[in-house]
Amino acid sequence: MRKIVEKSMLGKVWISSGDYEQNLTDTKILINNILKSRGVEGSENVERFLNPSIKAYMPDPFVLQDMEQAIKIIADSVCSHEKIAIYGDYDVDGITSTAVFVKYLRELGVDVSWHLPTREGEGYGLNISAIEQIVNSGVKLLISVDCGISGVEEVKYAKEHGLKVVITDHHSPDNILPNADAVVNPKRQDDTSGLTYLAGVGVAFMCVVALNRELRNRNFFDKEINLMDYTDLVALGTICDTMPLIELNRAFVATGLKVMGQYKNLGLKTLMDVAGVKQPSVYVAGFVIGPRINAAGRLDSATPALDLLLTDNQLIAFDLAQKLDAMNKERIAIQNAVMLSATEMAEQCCKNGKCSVFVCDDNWPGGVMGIIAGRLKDKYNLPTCVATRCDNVINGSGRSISNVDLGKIIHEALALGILSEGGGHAAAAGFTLNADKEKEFCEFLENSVVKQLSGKKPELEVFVDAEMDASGANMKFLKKIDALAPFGQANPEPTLVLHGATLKFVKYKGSGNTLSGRVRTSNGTELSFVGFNMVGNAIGDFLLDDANTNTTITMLGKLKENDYNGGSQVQFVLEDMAL
Ligand SMILES: [Mn+2]
Repeated sequence: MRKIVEKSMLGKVWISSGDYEQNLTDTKILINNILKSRGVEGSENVERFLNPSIKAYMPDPFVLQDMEQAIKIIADSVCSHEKIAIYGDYDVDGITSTAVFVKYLRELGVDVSWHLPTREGEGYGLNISAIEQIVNSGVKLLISVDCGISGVEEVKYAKEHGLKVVITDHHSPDNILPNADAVVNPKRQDDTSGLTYLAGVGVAFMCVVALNRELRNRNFFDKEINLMDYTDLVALGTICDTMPLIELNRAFVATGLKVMGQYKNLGLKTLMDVAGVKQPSVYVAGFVIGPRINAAGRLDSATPALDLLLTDNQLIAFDLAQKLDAMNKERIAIQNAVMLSATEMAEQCCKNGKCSVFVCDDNWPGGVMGIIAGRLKDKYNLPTCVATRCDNVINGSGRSISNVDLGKIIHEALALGILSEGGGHAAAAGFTLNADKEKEFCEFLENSVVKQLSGKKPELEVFVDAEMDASGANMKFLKKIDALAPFGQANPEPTLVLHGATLKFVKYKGSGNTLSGRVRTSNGTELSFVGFNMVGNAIGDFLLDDANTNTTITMLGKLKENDYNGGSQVQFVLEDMAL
């Protein structure tokens, strides 16, 4: 890591991976540096990265541990016309995982049912009373998706009641695996597939691919099923579960977004229509479709969202899409109200000089805890837990910054008996405790964070992908950047630092806090820029001061295409600045 700027105008440290050839003007070197900082090296890998087809990235699905047993059991069950149940989850990954399996099994003509637990009533994962119902409905095989890896007791119960159980999941297993007939999970200790980055829906899709092959070998088909048509759902779950868009995930997303754009899934098409978007993208999947699919499970049951993804009926699709859209509006209203009071409380934590944020109140809706924790974490750059108190029990979610392992803290608190339940990973966790342990947990969290940070408040860091001369920030370079898409987790839009830009003019844009302007570059060309929310901060003050015209500045931000008077031109979206 190399520090480019120690303290920017917004008080941030600009860092880059640093171990590459410094060159401010050669675009080929610049693009290679970006790829290298993302771990893509060598002509073969670069070629594959620029053309991320599923074919190029898809391994044999049987490389996953237990896949062979899983597929034998499922295929036998399909061939002997047994009733099968899919057990999923209430978030987008869990819902799309369920949809992939149900859709496929229905196409095979299987009698398939499904269960999505409710967030408030049942909670995450397998539960005995749901399994009891499944047993009573005459199901012979239970397949879990995006959950089940920690359901040791529940799987034991299911097996005792005559169910065959196949677990498919992507969550980290505990020391003991459930005693199912097969456990497909790339995070198993003994799994050598290297596919630990898959979402629940990615694992489910691998199972369907393997099952399809097995059934073909058994001469099951009169007509083949095109599994590429399922990749829209795989892309959606992968993006919304914030999985890294690397290797096979990247291929799923690149292909899935194209399939989404062909509007083959009526429910997704209708939901996009209702939300007023046409062109699917990572952004549309993550911030337009995802929240609407999630809304149902946050407020009540996730069932309408799954129904939408599975329906072929226009009227039903429209009805469900409108329902989800309305639920999402309600979710936003609730979230905004909670955010207001949570921010006030968090403000207090920061004033007291704390290195962690813990906020809790009576009867906040549990479905928005994670979102609020994420927002507060970004706002204060501190590990943050947000929780709701109800009937003497506190339930919460936490989100952490890069140098604090929150999952570790939660596990330690669990071992000490401060928490009654808890789990998660470095960046995100969930927990439950008795209300009389609140103060103790709050102190434990703060002490643990201080220990992990060695007492030093974390600096706000920005990772820079490439440093270049501002004269190279043109349409030709932008096209080369666009070839690195789809952008998302682990493959973000490149952040560029432009050197040698001379300020020409700045003006207010619109009536908000946005500024726009132009700089002159070293070879005499001009580049327009826009800066959102800059009025009132150090950058806004600097830019709006006439005395600074003709000063040379260093700009940090993203290069984007901007439609302007019918034509398109490049525009630099300014995020930070240094002198
Ligand atoms: Mn998941």
